[in-house]
This record gives sequence, structure tokens and C-alpha cells, in this order.
Amino acid sequence: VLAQLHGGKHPAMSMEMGGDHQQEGSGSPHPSGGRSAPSRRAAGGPSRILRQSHSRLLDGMGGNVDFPYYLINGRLPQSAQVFRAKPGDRVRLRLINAGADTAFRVALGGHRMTVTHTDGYPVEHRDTDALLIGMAERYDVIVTVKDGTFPLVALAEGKGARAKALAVLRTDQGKGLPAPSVHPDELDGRLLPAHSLRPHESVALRDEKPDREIRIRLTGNMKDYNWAFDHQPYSTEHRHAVRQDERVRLTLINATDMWHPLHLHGHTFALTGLNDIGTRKDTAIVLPHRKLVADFYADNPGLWMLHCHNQYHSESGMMTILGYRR
Ligand SMILES: [Cu+2]
Repeated sequence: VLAQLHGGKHPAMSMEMGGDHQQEGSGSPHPSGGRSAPSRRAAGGPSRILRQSHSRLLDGMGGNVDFPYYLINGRLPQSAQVFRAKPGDRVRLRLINAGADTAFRVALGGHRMTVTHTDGYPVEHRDTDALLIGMAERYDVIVTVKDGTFPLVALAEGKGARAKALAVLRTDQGKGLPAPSVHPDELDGRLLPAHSLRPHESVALRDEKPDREIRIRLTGNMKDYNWAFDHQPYSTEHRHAVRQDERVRLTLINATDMWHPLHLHGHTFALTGLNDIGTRKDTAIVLPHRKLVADFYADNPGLWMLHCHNQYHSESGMMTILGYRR
């Protein structure tokens, strides 16, 4: 798929993909096979490039890849996982977007969800109908279960009305499942964006001026599939210097026409942009032509990746390193 996105411009990559394809043994036999002739067919397989994706919430393309299936806990909607509960039970749902190229809009039919944590950090509780979750983002929510059968739907944002994953929460002993096409009203209800979540006082970062600011522009486009930071392809030689115990401000300017879920290893930052209220996160969505301002304390020496959590973007170069010693 990565080779397809690169328009076949990366021969080494095409070889690799060809190998995978043969192992899968899908499609017709491939007599030429082997290393001598990685045919165009082997490199390609069926096209998975997503055409005409648009999401109002993400202000542009939802993603780049048209996956054949979307899953919750590895299950197709036709054999959805069923969670059983009693009416009135308070149930915690831990939502993790483990996708590679898909933001999921998540809602539980017939219920509002109370958000208690994001990326493992507690927030002041807020109710919402739905959540938009970027790759690698996590939310913990609590629901008080009503009586009946309720679809938990994860809509692949910007990938069409049929692109969705399903699980079921139910209080009866029935076996019937909601139709895979089920679309609870809550999906179109109120969304609670991450930056509107106030951190719990136990984890709020002090209001302090940064000792160092690192400004990075997100660059690249679909046509060239050259996603990068500051137009530079990823290199292990290039590191953004930080000193231990500094308060660091990352200013990440999205100069592309697409959204990106940006992820920093080893730290949990606070959102400190103009309209932010200090939400603690390690992964945050930045919309096209907007910026993300994130403060953190350099309290964990080492080499840490800063990257887009769209797997196809990071593999294409939207990745860099922050490093500091003890
Ligand atoms: Cu990206």
C-alpha cells in the first residue's frame, strides 16, 4: 500500500510488498515470481488508495487508505463482540485507536459517555455524545447502562458511511446483532474535542514560561507523498536538542492540506495554544493549516521519537528525534 501511495517510485519498497503479496497467495498464481521480476502486479495488488475522502470534522481528507474492513477488537461487524451488563451498571470503556490511517468517530447508541481520562491522564469529567479519536489517542469513558441492546459504533471518519466498526453492549440474553449499517444518532451529536478537556488538578502543568521553544513545520502533500518535518526526510543523525529539566515548548505548524495525529514518546505534554486549557496528552490532532502548541518538562532523558501517527506518513518521513542526556 505504501508503494501505491508513493506511485511506485520506491523500487526497494515495491520488492518488499511483492514478497508479502506472494506469501498471502491471494489472486492468481504468479509464475515469474521471485526476485528477478517483481512485476507491477505483485507490487500493486488491488489499489487501496482512498479517492475522494472528505471529513468536515478533519477539515479535509480523512485518510489515504481504503481498507477492506474496520474492526473492533479484531472482529467484523457481522460477528461483533458482545459486552453484557445489567441495567444501571456503570461501565468503563477504554477506547484506543489502534488504526494506521483512520480517525474513528465513536458513539454508543442510546447513551451519553462521561470522559474521565485521555491518553491515560485524568480530566475533569465531561459528558459527550461522540468522540473523534485520532490514531494512537486514547479515551476512557464511563456509561450508565440502559436496558436493551446498544451498538458501539466506530465510524471511519471521512471514509464513507459504510466504513465502520461495531461492537455491542446489551442487557438481555438475545442473540440478534444490530445491522452492520447501524448509525446511532449520537454519532452526529455533540463532539467533545480533546482541547476542551480540562486536566484534573493532580496533573495540571504549572503556568510557566518555556525555557526553550522548538518550532517545526509539517510539510508534504498527497501527490508526492513526501510527508516530513521541515521538508527534511527522517534521519537518525538529526536531533532536536533539549536539556534536562527545561520546560520545552513544541510549536508544530501544519503547513499541509491534511490533518495529522502527532505523537511524542516519553512525555505527556500540556496543550498550551491560544484557546487551550492545558489538556495533558501524548498524541494530539492538528488540523490542516493550524498549529499545535504543546509544553512539557524534559524529565525523562533519552532519545525520543516525535512523529505523525499516521503510519504511512511516518514511514514516508514525518518523524524526528528529540534527545537529551541526564
Ligand atoms: Cu500525518
